[in-house]
Formats: sequence, C-alpha cells, structure tokens
Amino acid sequence: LANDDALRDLAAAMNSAGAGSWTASPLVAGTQPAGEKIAVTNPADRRETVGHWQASTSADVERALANAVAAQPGWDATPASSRAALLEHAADLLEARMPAYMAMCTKEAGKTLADGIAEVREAVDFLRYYALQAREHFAPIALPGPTGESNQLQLAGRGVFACISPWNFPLAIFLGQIAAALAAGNTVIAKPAEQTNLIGFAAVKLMHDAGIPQDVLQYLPGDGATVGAALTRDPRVAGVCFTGSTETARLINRALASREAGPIATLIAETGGQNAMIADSSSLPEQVVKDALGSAFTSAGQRCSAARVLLVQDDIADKVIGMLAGAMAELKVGDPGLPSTDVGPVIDTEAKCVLDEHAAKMQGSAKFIARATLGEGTQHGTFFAPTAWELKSIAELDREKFGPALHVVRWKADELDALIDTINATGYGLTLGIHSRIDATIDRIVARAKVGNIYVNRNQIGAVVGVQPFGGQGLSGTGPKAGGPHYLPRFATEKTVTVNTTAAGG
Ligand code: TXE
Repeated sequence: LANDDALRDLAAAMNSAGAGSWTASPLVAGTQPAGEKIAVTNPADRRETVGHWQASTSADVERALANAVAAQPGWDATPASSRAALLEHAADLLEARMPAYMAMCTKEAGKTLADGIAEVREAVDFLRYYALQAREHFAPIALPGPTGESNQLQLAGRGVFACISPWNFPLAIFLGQIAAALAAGNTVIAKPAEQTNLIGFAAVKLMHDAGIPQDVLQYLPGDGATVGAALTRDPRVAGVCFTGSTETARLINRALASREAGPIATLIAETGGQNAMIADSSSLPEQVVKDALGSAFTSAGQRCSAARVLLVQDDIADKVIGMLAGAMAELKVGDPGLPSTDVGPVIDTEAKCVLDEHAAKMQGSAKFIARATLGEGTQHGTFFAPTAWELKSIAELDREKFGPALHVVRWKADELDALIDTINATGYGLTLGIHSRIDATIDRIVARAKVGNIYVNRNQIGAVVGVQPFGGQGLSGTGPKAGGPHYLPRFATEKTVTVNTTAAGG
C-alpha cells in the first residue's frame, strides 16, 4: 500500500475529478443515445447521486453488431504490432488519468483507495501484457516439414467478440477482456455489469482516445437479460468472454448452443468459487489470521479469490479463533474514500440483503465468532459488517456468499484427505490457501486439490498479471487463465499454410 501522504494526495485529486456529473451512454458508431437517463448512487451513501447512464436500445444492439462485423476484417488485417501499440498507449493514458478512474471506482463501486489503486494498476498490467502477447503469438510460426514444402502456422481473429463483465473489477476485468479480444484481431462489443456503467463508459472512452477505432470497440450498457442475452443469441457473435456467476455462464452456454446459424461460438468463462484456506497445526497462527482476514475481507469480500472457509486443525483452532476475533475488532469499516478505511460497502442493496439473510440463517445454525463494528456515517450506505462464524462442516454452506462473511471449521489430523475431498465435492475449483510448515503436507494437498490457484503460506488473494495466471476449473470456469500465456490464443483461430516450394513460383 502507498504511504498515507500519497493516499491523501490521491484522495484530493479524486475529489476534484467531477463526481456527480459523470454520464454514460452507449458508444455505438453512427448513433446518438436515445434511452432514458438513470441515476447512479454512491454505495457508501445512497443519498448521493454520482452520475447518470442511458441504457442501450435494441436499435443500438443491432447497429453495434452490424458495425462490428463490417470493421472486423480491417482490424484483423492491422498488424498485431500496431494493435499492441494502441493497447500500450491506452495503458499510458490510464496511468496518467489514475485519480479520475480511482474516484469512479470509489464512488460507483464502493472501492477503498487501496483497492482503487490495485484496480487501476491491474488494468494497466492487462493492457501491457496482452499487447506483449500479441507481438509474441501473432508472428507466424515456421514449422518443420519435408523438403520441397514450407509449413507455417498463423493466428487470426475469430470475428466479433462480446465481452460481458462483472461489477467487482469494473476496470481491470472489463479492460482485460477487451484488451485480449482486441489484441487477437477481433472487434469487440463490451457490456459492463449494470452496477458499474460509468466506469465501463470511461474505460471505453479511454480506449478510443488511445486510437482504437469507434467501430472496432463499442459499448452497450444495459441489462444482462436484454442486452447481454441479445448479444449471446446473435449468430454474428463468434465468441463470448464472460466473468460473473456460474448460473449466468450456464445461460450463456445454452444461448450459444441453441443458435441455429453462425459459427460454433467460443465461450471463455470465469465464474465464482467456494474457496477454502487450510491451516494445519504446524502453521503460524499470526500469519493464518493476517492472511484469512486479508483474503476474506479485502474489497468487502467481493473477490472471486476470497477465502470463504478457514479450515483449522483442532489443536490450534482456539488460538486462531481468538486472534481472529481480536483482529476483526480492529477493522475500520466505513467511507471508502478515507485513507484509514479497511472495508467499504457492498455493491448494492440486493447484495446486502443476501448477506443479511445469510447472517440470519447462521444465527440459527452456526456459532458466532465476531462481527466488526460499522463506523460513523454508514447508515445511508449498503454496508455489511465483516462477520465470522464457526461451522461443523464446509458442507453446511450452500452457495458462495459474495461479501465479507468468513466461516471457520475445525478438523483433526486424520481427516486431511477427507477434508480436501469435501472441498473438491463443492464442484467449484478456484482458489485454495495452505498454511503449513510441513512440505509433505503441502505437497499432498496440492496434488489432491482440484483448484486453479493455490496460495501457500501467504495471502490468498488476487493474482499478478503474467506472474500468477488466474482462473478456476469445474463450476469456477472454462479456462484458460487470465493473465497467462495460453489466454490470448483462445481468442484467435489458427491457419496452417502449406506451400509446395518446388512448384513454379512456389
Ligand atoms: O453476476 P451475473 P452478478 C459471482 C458471485 C456473485 C454472483 C452474482 O458469486 O454473488 O456472481 O453476481 C451479465 N446473458 N460473481 O449478479 O448476474 C450481467 O449483466 C448475458 C463472481 O453481478 O452473472 C453482468 O454484466 N449476460 C465473479 C454479468 O453478466 C448476462 C464476479 C455478470 O452478472 C445475462 C462477479 C444473460 N442472460 C460475480 N445475465 C468473479 N468470478 O469475479 C446477466 N448477464
């Protein structure tokens, strides 16, 4: 985290970044927005209007698709190095405009300053990484072959990609999806989550400012069930890149499969998790508590990588639970725009209701451990105080609770394999934390667990682009991993060109 002075400077810059006057509308080449204006309120104080957005009409969707189809061959023919240069320019612009984008992350998505910084940085990293990948993958590959023949493998764009993204990383995931699809030679129609239209609009504007043509990248804010569904059922869409809930990924899969015309579309989906952190009796309780707290409550628990269940071996469980309760009492929950705040609001009223209902259910069935205190001025926002309960088994949890709710389960030495099997049996396979100082135990868990990202003796959170490719398996996603070397090729088609070099002119 930056030091307090740096955060204060950023906060000051953010406050002059125009909150209240932000607007968002569809960005479709050749059209003027016509939809009704809808107010956007601040999750930390629902009385504050931070801007307005206009939903896309069906005419916008139609025009965007026609534009995207027409523009794709030209974009695909643009050298990969030129496409990469535009993405790199966008990364430079984003860095230069950081305070304004952080301000939007705070005012529209309720992000703390630390989360806002991380969000902008990750978006910059995605832009640069996929630019690098485009330069690397899109150079033709010469393949060995018999004398008298040359063989070459080339990559090309698939066509039109719909990028459908969530609200929890409204800049990083949103721009990451777009950057990968564009880098690979596709034209893109981007649909943000309903909760973060202002950030999505500003991100697409930035890409246009960087030189991405307006018909190559278009922006369609609107409901998933209308705008999102219209895109996924349209035969002109060759691929969908989606991050969000497992249920929506299934709906999109079904929509793509039931199309009777158009290409067999590609779906790249990254979905939720039911993530566990395992701590055995050799682990350091201080480290376990610090990492469990960081993983479960950073970003108000609204990260797909967040630990939802802390599984502690019984002989250190009392100590860990006691320390956890003590640490939770220190958490500062409140205005995300203040440098001292650890945990901000959850995204909307619906998310808060789901968490309140979960808390009511836990009250009847689980043992209460601790609840953080809500700070001053939180009564008008959608806040849920970070809370921890003790359960008898991980199987008591039904689906992922996307917020600052942590569950602790004790286990005995002879139960380790069964424990991993129970985690695997949830069907999700996103992240897993291991705290142990015994190499054989770590290796045993790593080998048996069916998950995408494993974190050993460290904070189980996020991933560094290009260093820790991120993504799950099973109910958690299709792969390939975002920010990894295999991601970009999935957005492309392969062409093998075989030439008889002995023929006249060959
Ligand atoms: O996701 P949705 P929500 C998980 C997490 C959370 C849950 C719900 O468990 O509690 O998802 O979040 C668009 N056709 N994650 O409700 O509904 C929608 O408009 C096409 C995990 O926000 O799946 C939005 O743009 N598109 C996660 C996007 O899908 C449709 C991040 C996601 O919305 C559509 C966020 C349809 N029929 C939530 N219906 C992670 N892995 O980080 C909706 N959409």
